Amino acid sequence: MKILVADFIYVSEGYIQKKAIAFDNVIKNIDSLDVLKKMYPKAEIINTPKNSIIYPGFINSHVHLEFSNNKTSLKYGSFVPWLKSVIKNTDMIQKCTTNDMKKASKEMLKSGITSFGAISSNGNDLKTCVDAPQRVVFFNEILGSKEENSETSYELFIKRVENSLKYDSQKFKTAISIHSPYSTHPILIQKAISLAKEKKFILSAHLLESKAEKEWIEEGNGEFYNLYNEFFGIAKPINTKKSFIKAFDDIPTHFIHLTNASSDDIAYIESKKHSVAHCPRSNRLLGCGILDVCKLNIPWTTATDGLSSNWSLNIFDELRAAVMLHANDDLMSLSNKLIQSITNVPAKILDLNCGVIEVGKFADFAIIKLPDCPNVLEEISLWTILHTKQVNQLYIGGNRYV
Ligand code: MCF
Ligand code: FE
Repeated sequence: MKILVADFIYVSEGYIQKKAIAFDNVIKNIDSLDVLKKMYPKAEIINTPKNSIIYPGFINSHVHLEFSNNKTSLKYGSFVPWLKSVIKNTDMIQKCTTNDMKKASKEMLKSGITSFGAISSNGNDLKTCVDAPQRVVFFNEILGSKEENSETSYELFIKRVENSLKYDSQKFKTAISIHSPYSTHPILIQKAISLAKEKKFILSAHLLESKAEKEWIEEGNGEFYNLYNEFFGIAKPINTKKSFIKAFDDIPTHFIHLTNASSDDIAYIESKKHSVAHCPRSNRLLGCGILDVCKLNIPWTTATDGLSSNWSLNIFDELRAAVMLHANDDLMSLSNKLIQSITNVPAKILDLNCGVIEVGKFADFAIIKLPDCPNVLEEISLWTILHTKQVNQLYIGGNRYV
């Protein structure tokens, strides 16, 4: 048994003081240090520096580790040129090494990420994800727009799913990602959704990210028209917006981006109990606009996306960007929502027994240190976001990694 002591602890009700946490691999008790010492006289006491806050380990719900070797190769600024550059640089991306991916997962770890949702396009990241100290929800991605290739694509996808299932454990969970409405044939979508329902896999999909995607799946024109004709010889979209969203009706899905969803789309998505990942830096860099998260009534997470559309996987860089991007929203309230968007909200969406400091939850903690004493408890979320580059200590399942 261990007892972790800090000036502040972030719990569901907010920031509390004069308390400590007793834990082994899960949280056993939250009380004053004196009480806990009496209850567990042999426990190891772990102190933290002054002005430290214990948070539940942070969760990055959406990342692409297989793109971790991109720095200056992909074209930023506008979505379709980016997508063309991804296709052009397939060879370079496939050269992304285990070492590149390990480095990326370590960067997340140092910023306090104890769980992440990895979109696996090829399965090259399986070893990194299985060996990572973090909990991983491993989203096997399915895509392919040609009907004649759908049988082969599905067979290859199933092989990857079966392969990842071998590693399912408390720390690793197999899941499915349907890439997007513009890239995934309805036959593949139906099969993948049936599988997700049957096996109770968590499901994710990129949706309504760019204006070009919206024009293509709503009207069959715009920038995607040329891309699809040029690269794939496809003259009209394989899914309409309606048919795509409807396919997910009976399975709450973690949609990624929604930067170009209309208020009607959002209302429909809300009615079907879906959620969304907000990736502010990726959206800015790929020219996709801003998701107005403070107006949403659906659960939303903040996520980094991959190094395919970002310069770091540090979750605090992401939160700071969000603070700057949502310039008209109330600063304190936004900061509190942002902390929730990397803790309890993604934990629920990804069905992880963490994300809150509560008895029975995994002992996953990110401890950060403020440079000075906060004046009021209500401001701690903001100070944490502004001042944190790396965590001070980090625990996953009760074991220390930072
Ligand atoms: O989230 C960003 C932008 N939107 C879509 N896809 C990706 C992102 N980062 C990487 N991707 C991957 C995606 O998983 O790029 C490929 C897919 O494998 C694009 S389709 C050839
Ligand atoms: Fe993505």
